[in-house]
Amino acid sequence: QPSAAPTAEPSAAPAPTVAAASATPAGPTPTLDLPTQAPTITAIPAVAPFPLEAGWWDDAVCYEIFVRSFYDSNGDGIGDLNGLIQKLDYINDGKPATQSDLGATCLWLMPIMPSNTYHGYAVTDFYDVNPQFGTKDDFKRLIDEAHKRGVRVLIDMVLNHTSSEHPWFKEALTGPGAPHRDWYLWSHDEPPTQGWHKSPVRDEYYYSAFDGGLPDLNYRNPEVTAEAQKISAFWLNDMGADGFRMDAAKHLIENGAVIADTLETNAWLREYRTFLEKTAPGAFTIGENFGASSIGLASYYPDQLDMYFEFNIGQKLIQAVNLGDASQYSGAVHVATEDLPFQRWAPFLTNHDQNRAMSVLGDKPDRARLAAIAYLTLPGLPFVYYGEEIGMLGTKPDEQLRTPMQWSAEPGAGFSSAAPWEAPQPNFAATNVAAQDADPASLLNL
Ligand SMILES: [Ca+2]
Ligand SMILES: [Ca+2]
Ligand SMILES: [Ca+2]
Repeated sequence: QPSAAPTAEPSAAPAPTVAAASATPAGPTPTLDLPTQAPTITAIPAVAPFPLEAGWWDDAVCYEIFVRSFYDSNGDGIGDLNGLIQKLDYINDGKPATQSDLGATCLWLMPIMPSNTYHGYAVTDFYDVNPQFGTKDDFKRLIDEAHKRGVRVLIDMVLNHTSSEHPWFKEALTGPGAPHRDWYLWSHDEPPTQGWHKSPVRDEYYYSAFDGGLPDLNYRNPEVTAEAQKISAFWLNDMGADGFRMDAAKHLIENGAVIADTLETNAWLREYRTFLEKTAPGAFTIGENFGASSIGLASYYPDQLDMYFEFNIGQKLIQAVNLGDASQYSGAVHVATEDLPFQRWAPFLTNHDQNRAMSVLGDKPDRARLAAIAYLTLPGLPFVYYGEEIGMLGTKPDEQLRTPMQWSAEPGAGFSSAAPWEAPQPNFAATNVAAQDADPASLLNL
């Protein structure tokens, strides 16, 4: 029941340096090398809570990449890992003295595992790389090349569900007795609550928090938890990833009609964190708790994931820039710094699920500059969605939020020598990396 959700005590007042930094977002870049304040401990955690120690996340900027749309190295119209490797110097050339690169020191790759969907969030094999993107060796080479440049690589870890095309689910659909039957959630009668889908083969229903193509895994089954841990260890220890963006973290375990933010999910993430600490010390995790403001994140501190996306601040910032009124934005920053453990939240403008910032800002570069300066100077680990740095446009449907990177005015926007899997935005001839590189006043050169 919602009323049973844990309520964390608000943490102690933030360090004064944080308040000062957020009060002057347009001023000089504040030092991010701040001491880490141990979060306030609630009575809820059953294990010893951890402080987020000082680390690379203190002065990093992370760049979110949709591999399918970043750069195509082999002329099939689909972005790939070798293409990303070829463009790493654009993100970070490994030379701190040069300013021609973005200088990001962290990447978040949207799902790279085999999938029957273009976006990759329907995983069909958790132990491989999508062949459209390359091979496991390509991924390892990406990790090597990124590390050479001082760049960490986080990958999307989609544990709440699998694809409906995953062999586990196809086998589970056949009925009771199937080895993976209890890896998913079933009901003979149609439950009155949302999220239940009719089986295509039997007179019964399965649960999915999203759509029928993404059946939820059953994390009340210890076998599923063990598998999730095995998958995570594989990507950290065998493949060399530095950590995970935890997809749909709030949806992991349902409790009756309560489908998000349950005590069971908190407990699961706590155990997961403990597992990672033992298996791959130093692995970094950041939770997608969609739409969460500080109140929605309260139950996840202090002992679960390292960091969480703060969805509210970016939305309020874009609104503030459009309205010329920062009161709601500064209020949101104030609440976050008061309520959330210090430096444990990540500000961003928009991600791959939201209309692109420049579109919401009315295609006005001055507004984009102001928004960028404001959120890139907040505490925490800021995330930039690929293309945001040149003001790429895009409004829903989702495919339009994820169009090919606009590298140049050449056909295919310099993204591919072939026809891109999805057409670039119509403005690519005017808005692209090459043009903005050559213009000292461009958004890219901010
Ligand atoms: Ca390709
Ligand atoms: Ca550089
Ligand atoms: Ca779930």
